[in-house]
Amino acid sequence: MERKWWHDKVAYQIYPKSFLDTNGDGIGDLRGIISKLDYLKSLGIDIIWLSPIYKSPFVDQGYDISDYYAIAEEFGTMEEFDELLAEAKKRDMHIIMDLVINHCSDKHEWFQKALKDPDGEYADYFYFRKGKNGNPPSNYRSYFGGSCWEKVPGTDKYYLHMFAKEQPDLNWECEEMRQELYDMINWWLDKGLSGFRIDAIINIKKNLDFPDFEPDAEDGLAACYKMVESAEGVGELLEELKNNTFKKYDAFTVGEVFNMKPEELPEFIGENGHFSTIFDFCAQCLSDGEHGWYDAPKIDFDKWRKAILGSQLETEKYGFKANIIENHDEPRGASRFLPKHAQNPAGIKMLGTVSVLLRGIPFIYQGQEIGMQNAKWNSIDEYDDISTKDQYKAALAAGLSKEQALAACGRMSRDNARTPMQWDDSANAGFTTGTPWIKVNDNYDKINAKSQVDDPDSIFSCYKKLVQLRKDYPVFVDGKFTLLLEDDDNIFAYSRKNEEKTMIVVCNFFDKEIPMPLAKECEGMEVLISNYKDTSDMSVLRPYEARMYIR
Ligand code: TEU
Ligand code: CA
Repeated sequence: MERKWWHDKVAYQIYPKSFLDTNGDGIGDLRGIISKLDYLKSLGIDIIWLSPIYKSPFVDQGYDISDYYAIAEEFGTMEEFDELLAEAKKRDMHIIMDLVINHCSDKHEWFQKALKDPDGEYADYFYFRKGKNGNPPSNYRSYFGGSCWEKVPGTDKYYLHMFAKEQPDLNWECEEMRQELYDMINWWLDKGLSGFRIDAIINIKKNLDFPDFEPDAEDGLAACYKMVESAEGVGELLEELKNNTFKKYDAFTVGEVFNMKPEELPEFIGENGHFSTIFDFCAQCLSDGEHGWYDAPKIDFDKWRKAILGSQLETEKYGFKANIIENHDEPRGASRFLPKHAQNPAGIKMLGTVSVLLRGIPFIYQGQEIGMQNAKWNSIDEYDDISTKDQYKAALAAGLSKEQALAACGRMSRDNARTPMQWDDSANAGFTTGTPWIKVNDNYDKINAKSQVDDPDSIFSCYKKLVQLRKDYPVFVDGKFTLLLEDDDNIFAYSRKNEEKTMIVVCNFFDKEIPMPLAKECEGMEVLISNYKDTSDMSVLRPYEARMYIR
């Protein structure tokens, strides 16, 4: 595969609302991001992905955009954004933005115009459809609960929304609409943006028959992704999008793609694929509940390891995926993927080691580099997230007690990742001098950036080292992946190998000391990473010990 400028890069996701507040309103802002560029540079970050910073009513935390050309005033001004771009550039860092083009906000002027004139040209920017026998056009449940169809006031029509009713879906069959989006994308790229993370993009292609599906829960509705999975031809739309925008700028694009047909992987990420890369959600999908968070299975170590194996082998045939442990839609990885006994600094370094050295482009989510964990939620009122509130309701409707429903949200809530970044041990973790928009995790006195940046044994320093290794040794970029000790139930071990180097990662995920299982293979190799200070006896692997060898 032809080498691209982004193949050897490491990315970092910022959730602006929770990153750093500099004016005391309790909301993170662009000034906060600018002031932490050196922090990110010291971690070795090359690409920064900003979750949405556009003007928005924040029904879904900015994923409901009311003006694609404006910065949300909560976050700052366009001048500050330009300053951020320039400051990043000075440090040889790239900024990519979130591109939310499956839907917009109901406050966007297109939708406002469509409501005013439901037979006019802007109605065609959306899906306005007549109902069936007094019911909505089809029985889809939106991703955030309830019907996907909402009445267009004063008409016999409904409009489609796969997410909240305040997030009407844009009609990608409408050429004028598509052209408006391309112009907007190019306007941002002209400013000097390096690319985009592309939101919920598989949803843009609908099955225009909008067929009903077999109901899958008591509400009589069927999950709307079933309609998406029955639609054909998303590839043509994605090619047109790419050719009119990203391609002309050699932009880096990372797609958020669920429900893809597996055989389409080469079309998505192969040479000349629709995107530079797509996220690897193979680990996250292991806890997809049949009905939601309340029946989400716990992560099983062996299934997790095998899922990563399968994904690595499949992906290296065609291109690169973007590897994550967590993001703003997921609980914290340290709380999710590590057994209880390993939810400590050594265990968290082990998880980072396994993930960052995989083949692919690592995306580190804010706070992951200091080992942030899920918060303790005492009541449903402490949450802000629209999806959490819906999942809580769904759990109650399924017959769970309030305590059980709260516990399910505690494990899975997106707000676990959205608590403020823990900068230091001062009030509110140094995130704000005001009242934070969402609660700060109680553990900020123990887990915070300030106590870690200068400590060579900290989780932060471990991440920094992992990132640096990827830059020092091309084997981490192009080396072939092989799972080792496939039949061992306690060990996650793999090798990466290219013509020059071989490296081996070996991690003991369990709480028993064992003889070093790859002693022979690692003989004569140099240890470059170890999460234990005392390295005098390498003949054993201690509980949650992780080492990386190279030759
Ligand atoms: O997420 C898309 C998506 O599929 C989510 O519905 C995901 O399944 C959900 O977050 C789990 O609770 C993207 C964004 O990442 C998310 O933050 C937005 O809410 C969503 O799109 C709508 O824009
Ligand atoms: Ca602020």
